[in-house]
Amino acid sequence: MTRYNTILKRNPANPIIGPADFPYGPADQVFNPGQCMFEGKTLLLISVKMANEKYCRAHVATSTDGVNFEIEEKPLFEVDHDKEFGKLDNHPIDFRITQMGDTYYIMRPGNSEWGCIAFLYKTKDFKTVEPVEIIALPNNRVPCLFPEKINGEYVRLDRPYSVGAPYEKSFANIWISYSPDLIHWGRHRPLLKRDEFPWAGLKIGPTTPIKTEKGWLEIIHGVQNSFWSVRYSLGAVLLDLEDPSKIIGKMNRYLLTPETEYEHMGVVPDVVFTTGAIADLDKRRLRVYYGGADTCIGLAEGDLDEIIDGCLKGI
Ligand code: BMA
Repeated sequence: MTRYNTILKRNPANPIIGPADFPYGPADQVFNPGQCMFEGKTLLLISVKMANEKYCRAHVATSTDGVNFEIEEKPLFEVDHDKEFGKLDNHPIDFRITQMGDTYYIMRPGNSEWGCIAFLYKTKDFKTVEPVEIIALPNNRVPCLFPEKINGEYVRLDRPYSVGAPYEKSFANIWISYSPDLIHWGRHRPLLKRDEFPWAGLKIGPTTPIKTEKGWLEIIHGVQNSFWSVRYSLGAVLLDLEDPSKIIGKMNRYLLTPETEYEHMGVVPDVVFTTGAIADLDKRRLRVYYGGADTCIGLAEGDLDEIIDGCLKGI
């Protein structure tokens, strides 16, 4: 069933990756992947949870056609309490990848007994990762770095919130902040409120911003109460290139919402969730690799200019 003709369209090969695609078993859940272009290929960083393990591990997968992926056997992230961030560093999911020159920064949350902490890693080869620093206090699982300095500073988007507190949801909005060195962050300012989106009354969260000629394209996820639980959808916002604290466009409709069996049915029902998107600027296309029901990965694609215009017109 489709409700209306959303700008993002599902690839006919969906779901493109599921638990059965992992060479060793028994896999139970596949989450939304980190996504970027690497050495001319599409690269996904995929979290998979084995049925007999508590936490995920994460594998690099690459593709030349963007649909068929080869999954590396050795995980890039797995829970290892002897590593730099030790016991704080559990459950690698929800990677936000930002390319700056030949360095790829990977933001990932770590669900620890101290709350959910934001770890920054970096890599140049996706074979090994180097820990940079913990760059947010709990509970903050989502810092998203802009891919270049703006007016001499690094910039990021956040969605801080307090897990479990009765007022939790009132904090689930998007903020912007600035840093001279990627380690020290400040001048935090609110940017976007969840209730600005009719399909996201409970929470919104950012993805890695994408530079376009008309502004920073920011795909967001949003969460809304539904009859039996909650529904996760995706939307789009456009930020000013010179001053990303200025919102210059915002789609009121969602770009994608759960409508297929693999989005409705899974370990967490009614979820389409992403931490990024890939813009093919020459082809004017946007590709979004998203998690379906926390059990598989789908690909949804759309016309970049239609999305940008949709933001500017506020459709
Ligand atoms: C979010 C993220 C996503 C997940 C969603 C629904 O907080 O952790 O990975 O798809 O919850 O469970």
